[in-house]
Amino acid sequence: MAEGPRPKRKHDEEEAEAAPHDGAAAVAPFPLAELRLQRVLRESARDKAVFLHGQVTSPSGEGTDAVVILEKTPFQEEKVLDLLKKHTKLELQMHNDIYSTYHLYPPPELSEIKTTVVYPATEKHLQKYLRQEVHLIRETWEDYKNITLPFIQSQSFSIQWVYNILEKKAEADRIIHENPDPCDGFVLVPDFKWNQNQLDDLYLIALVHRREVKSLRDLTAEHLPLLRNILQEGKEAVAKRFGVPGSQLRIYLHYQPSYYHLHVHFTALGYDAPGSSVERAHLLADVVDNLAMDSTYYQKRALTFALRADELLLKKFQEAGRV
Ligand code: GTA
Repeated sequence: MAEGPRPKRKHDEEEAEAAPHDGAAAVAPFPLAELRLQRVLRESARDKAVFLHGQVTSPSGEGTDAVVILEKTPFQEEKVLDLLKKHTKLELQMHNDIYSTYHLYPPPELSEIKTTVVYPATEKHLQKYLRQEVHLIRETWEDYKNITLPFIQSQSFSIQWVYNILEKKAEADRIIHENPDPCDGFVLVPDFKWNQNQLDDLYLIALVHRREVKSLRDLTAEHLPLLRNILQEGKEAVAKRFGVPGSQLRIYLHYQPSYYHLHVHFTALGYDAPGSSVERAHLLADVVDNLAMDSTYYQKRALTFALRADELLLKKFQEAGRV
């Protein structure tokens, strides 16, 4: 299990050596230079990220879809001095009185671009990252049973990656904390979206060991010991490993999630993480309180969430006359 007060650096020897255990080393590097760009799915000036749809040509000449996300990473305080000293060029852009702006060109080791690859990507992945209009749905329990549940049972993203983590077939060296109890236990790992180089955008996920809990909708008072373990042990593990106190963590579930295996997001309170808005995030502490008050709280109340314009689930709600 990972120990120590600060996040592990990407180039840690420890991580390089441990790579074979997380399955990553068994996979050939993605042929980024050979990617044929199909279109830009989305671009965000605020997040300094671009989401690309590309194709990789197989030896048989067939194109296989991939999603590539390029994202500029936050500054690391301890590297700022290096940036000032080791920059390769400083080019004046404009000067006016006491004000001036420059183009600063850092050396390669200080200009990392976090690159996330989904390959092969399904049509659903392409849709997920495509910029689209969104619509709010207010889902009653009946809507859930009649529309949402049949839909997620018939088609949702594969959760193989979750099972790989739980079974230590992938990311085993990245585990921050584990409670191995098959009923009330969970695994806490750094999220896909966090490169662990700085704490500003800290992001971890707790994946529960039990496999039958799909989402918030399945939770009852029976799950309180599990949820309390995640809240308590998760906070303690983050404080111990990264030095971030529980009071500076946003700990929440998504409804709807993308992956229907119960998991809890841990993000730095100061970080405006994607999916932390009111129409999607449910604070774990509130979920615990709601279930303690009423075991069937999430089988009674309506829940609001946003769906993208061309999502099939939105179409199902429209067909049922619920939008
Ligand atoms: N450790 O293999 C994995 C892995 N996968 C496949 C997903 N996650 C993983 N973590 C590890 N290993 O936080 C993480 C995801 C996410 C969580 C699932 O599991 O990073 P969810 O089921 O509630 O689904 O959570 P969610 O939040 O929709 O998933 P996701 O993929 O993060 O999408 C959120 C939205 O954020 C996307 O629609 C995308 O548009 C947006 N986004 C913005 N920036 C990024 C970025 N840099 N990378 C990915 N998505 C981004």
